Amino acid sequence: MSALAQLPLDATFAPIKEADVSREMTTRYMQDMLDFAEVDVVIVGAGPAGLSAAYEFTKHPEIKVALIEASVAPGGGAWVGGQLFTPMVVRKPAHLFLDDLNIQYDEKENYVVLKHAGLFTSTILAKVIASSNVKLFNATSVEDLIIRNGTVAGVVTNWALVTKAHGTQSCMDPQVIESKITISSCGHDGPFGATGVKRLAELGLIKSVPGLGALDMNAAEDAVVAKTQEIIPGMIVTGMEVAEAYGTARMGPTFGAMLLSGRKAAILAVQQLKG
Ligand code: AHZ
Repeated sequence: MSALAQLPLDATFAPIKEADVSREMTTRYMQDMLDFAEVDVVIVGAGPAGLSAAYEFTKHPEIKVALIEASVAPGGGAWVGGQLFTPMVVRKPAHLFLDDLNIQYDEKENYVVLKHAGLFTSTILAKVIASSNVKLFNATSVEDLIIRNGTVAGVVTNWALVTKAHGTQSCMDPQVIESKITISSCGHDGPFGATGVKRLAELGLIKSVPGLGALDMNAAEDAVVAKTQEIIPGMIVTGMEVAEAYGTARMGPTFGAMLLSGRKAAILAVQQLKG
């Protein structure tokens, strides 16, 4: 009989000192902040593209990665498929990425369908969080970039709730994480959308952010993957932020390009880091 099967229904818990709970959480979190104040890669945004980049880095345990997500719950748009319906469509050949994650799907000729988008998001999230080299800081927003001589050298961070309260309180200064490469996967809409490339435009480091074109699934997915690249030294853009940055079409609820764009962004970063 398994240990769990032997557990009485009205089990009594081992005693604990309340302060020890605080100490466990505080020392571990603060140690992570110390360890990850300087990293190889920062990924901004843990939607499908950012998570796919993070997953690729789990295959390179020597590369230290901070994954920053403004929401309490990571996953961005990858908890629902389209119009709040939960099945997720992934066009081939991105099903190979799902195979690597060992995720089940229904097979069609040119695409596959997951019974629930959460199956992708929870599986990839579990693998990223369990890794030794990628640290997820959720409820944390990137408010700005560190720029040195025209190169992105890291990000400026704050608790996401503080970021939301800047309009109601006087100066609440942020923190920083220095990085060799920043992968911007901020998505396209919502209060935080495309913040990485919008900030580059404000600073005059890129000409403009043309924004999304109208929906065209076929053109959109190929274009996002093809244009996943270093936009200025030190910053690689991935996911729907690519479509914002280069004015390519939106694809709507087909997710293959997010997976392959995130993977490509990470591989480009690995190539740079390894020279
Ligand atoms: O909370 C955001 C979301 O989880 C997070 N984020 C954005 N800006 C941030 C900041 N600091 C910290 N400054 C930030 N976190 O980034 C995540 C972006 O996820 P997403 O799902 O919006 O973008 P994605 O590019 O990974 O995937 C897009 C999915 C879409 S949208 C679309 C369409 O409209 O046509 N089609 C697809 C497949």
